[in-house]
Amino acid sequence: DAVKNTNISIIGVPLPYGADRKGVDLGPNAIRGANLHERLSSLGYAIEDLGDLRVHRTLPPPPTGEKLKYLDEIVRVNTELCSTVAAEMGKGRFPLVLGGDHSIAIGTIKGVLQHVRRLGVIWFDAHTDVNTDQTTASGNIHGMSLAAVLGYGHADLTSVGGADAKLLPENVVIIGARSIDPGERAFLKAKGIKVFTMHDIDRHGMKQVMEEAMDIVSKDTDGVHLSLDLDGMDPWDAPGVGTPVSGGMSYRESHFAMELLFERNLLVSAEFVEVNPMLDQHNKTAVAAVELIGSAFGERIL
Ligand code: Z70
Ligand code: MN
Ligand code: MN
Ligand code: MN
Repeated sequence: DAVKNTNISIIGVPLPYGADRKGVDLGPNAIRGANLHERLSSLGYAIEDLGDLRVHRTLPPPPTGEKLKYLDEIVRVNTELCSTVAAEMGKGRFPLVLGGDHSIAIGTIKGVLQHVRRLGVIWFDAHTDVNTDQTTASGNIHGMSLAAVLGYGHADLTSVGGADAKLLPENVVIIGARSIDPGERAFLKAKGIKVFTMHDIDRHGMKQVMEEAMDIVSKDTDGVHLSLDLDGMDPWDAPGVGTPVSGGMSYRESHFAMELLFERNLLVSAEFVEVNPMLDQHNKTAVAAVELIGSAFGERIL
């Protein structure tokens, strides 16, 4: 069994360009403001907050119909994120990345892959983020990040941190999906990616779903990354997201999933993305993110 890593490096990535709505760039500080450091310190972790990566404040809007909006800036920031994550892991530290939109999963995962070649990923999301520039209807790159780290999509995205470092489809599970585009459905089926939809959670319960999910991502891998999009939660509990979809995971279900994850001690890295304080109510979504982080790092009720 892995020894619990008690050294955490926090990396903020205030990147909004992969998504459609203003405000997700304010996510990292909203999460910090919900007492992230205090929470982790009280659990016995040694925290180093590296602050935020630099992101250009304003960019000219992309032309109508663009299929890879803000590609260059997204590639630039993700390349930097990849190096930062790899450097922290090289020091034996646990990278905890705060988004920012979900396109930052490209940089995070590519960085982790430099140290953990056989990596499992749990992708907690209402969406499946496996579009490419060939299938996207929106042109928003946060809907393409999982495809990119599997090696599919525009070469500038798949080559962040080196094109040969990639995830294997059999080492990825998606949990909480309830909004899947036609091209994504075909992709998931063709690659055989395991998706636990809300229907599966309703039918089998979170305990069984998480046990199966953790069995899959830990089989023939050397570590697991958690990529958690807050829109996986129900908008009632996490309203501050750019693309709310009804019928999501409840506050308790998502907490319980994190508690189960901690019990198995699989994680080598994690990211919490898509918190948008401009769309939030009383910082509820940032607070939920910190609650989930607390549970994933060992917090218990009693
Ligand atoms: C849609 C697209 C998405 C997150 C929305 C939505 C993708 N499939 N991802 N919010 N986090 O535009 O590709
Ligand atoms: Mn997502
Ligand atoms: Mn999503
Ligand atoms: Mn809690």
